[in-house]
Amino acid sequence: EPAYDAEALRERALATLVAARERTALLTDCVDGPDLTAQHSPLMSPLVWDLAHIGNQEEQWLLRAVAGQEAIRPEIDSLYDAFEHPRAERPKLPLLPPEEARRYAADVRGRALDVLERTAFHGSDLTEAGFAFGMVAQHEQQHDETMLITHQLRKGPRALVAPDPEPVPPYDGPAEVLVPGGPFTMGTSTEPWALDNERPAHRREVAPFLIDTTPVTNGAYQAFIADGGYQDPRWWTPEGWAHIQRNAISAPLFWRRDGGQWLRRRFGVTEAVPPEEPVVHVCWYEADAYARWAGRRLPTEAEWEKAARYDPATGRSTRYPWGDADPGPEHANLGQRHLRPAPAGSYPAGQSPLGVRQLIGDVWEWTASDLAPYPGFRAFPYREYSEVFFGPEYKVLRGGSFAVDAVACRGTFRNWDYPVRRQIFSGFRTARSAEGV
Ligand code: AVJ
Ligand code: FE
Repeated sequence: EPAYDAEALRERALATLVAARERTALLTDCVDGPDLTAQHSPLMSPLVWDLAHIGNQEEQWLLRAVAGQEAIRPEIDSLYDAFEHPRAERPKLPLLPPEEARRYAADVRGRALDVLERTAFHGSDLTEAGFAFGMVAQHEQQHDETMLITHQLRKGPRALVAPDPEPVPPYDGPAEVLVPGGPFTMGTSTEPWALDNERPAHRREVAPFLIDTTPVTNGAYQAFIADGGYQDPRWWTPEGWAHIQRNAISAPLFWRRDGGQWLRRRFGVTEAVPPEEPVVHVCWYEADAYARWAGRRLPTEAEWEKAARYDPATGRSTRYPWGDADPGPEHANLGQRHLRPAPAGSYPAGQSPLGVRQLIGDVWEWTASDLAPYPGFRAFPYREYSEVFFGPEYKVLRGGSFAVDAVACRGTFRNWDYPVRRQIFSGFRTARSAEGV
């Protein structure tokens, strides 16, 4: 007997595919053709590449792998293979022009919805619990976040609008909480649409530690800058120090000093840096240096997940900090409802049993850990989702940003990037060991 409700998952698959396509349309209809085909940064693809890549992945997994159909346009597969062409080269490829890319993605979608209707959610690894449909919806949402990063890098006037998060009174709870030592369950073997790197569930021993109740704010980060943090090699790893020297980095990406204050550009609008907001657009080296300056360190990935999922009352690991319920707007800042993180201390309904806030949503949180497989890892359904990235070059980020959709966000979800990356919606919180506390 399956441990899930197949009909509920079928409805969820349909709803999340539709929601992902609405977001893709929002991100690609708000600018004109030249803006879609231009490369706004060598770090990013032209938006029109993401658009057709979304359709091409959906074709490969839902139409070909699940339904056994022939390729619609076999000649375009290689154009949209992320491993064949690095991002910097993509604008020179003979990409489908915007209208053709839209038509292709819509054509694939029409057929994919037919496949969804006729596919049993039992019987094969790929379709069990509707996995392939959930994977494709997550893939589109991941590229929607990537396209939002492209929007942030794009020069020119504002193209996107969204209401700001609700203002909240300044957070005056404890600055850190103690997470007790001992084993906890990390990862999952039961979450139907969890990706391969989140599996399997396994016991992990974690020593007692203290972790920040909120992400590090712009105000706190400004104190690090004002204290000469970027000029003092004591706080930096040798690689981090070399990196900020070579690239003349002295503040988060998109920040600019104007007389006595810090300004930043956000989606085409310049504003004063809000002190109560979690800092975003910092690289791993910056997060690591700040933590050392503060007499602390980044949490390991296991520590982060224990803080997010461990319920001391039951000893169980929950799906999210607030329990097992899917994320609602009261729990977390997800899904591009807002175009910025919410002030530190927001979403009390989303806090963990130990009182840690904003673990999910707002900003991706750098951890101390390299991306590595869990014991018993099995690459599924393709090695290039996770396995080829395992190793010391990539640092793990947890929790998801304001730009992540709920379908691509869980207490177990793992993201990763190079330690120099900061165009992503990356922030952090700090921790310290609690031996003897
Ligand atoms: C897991 C977010 C690092 O965006 O490069 C998208 C997700 N994999 N297409 C990325 C992904 C293939 C991936 N990250
Ligand atoms: Fe992709």
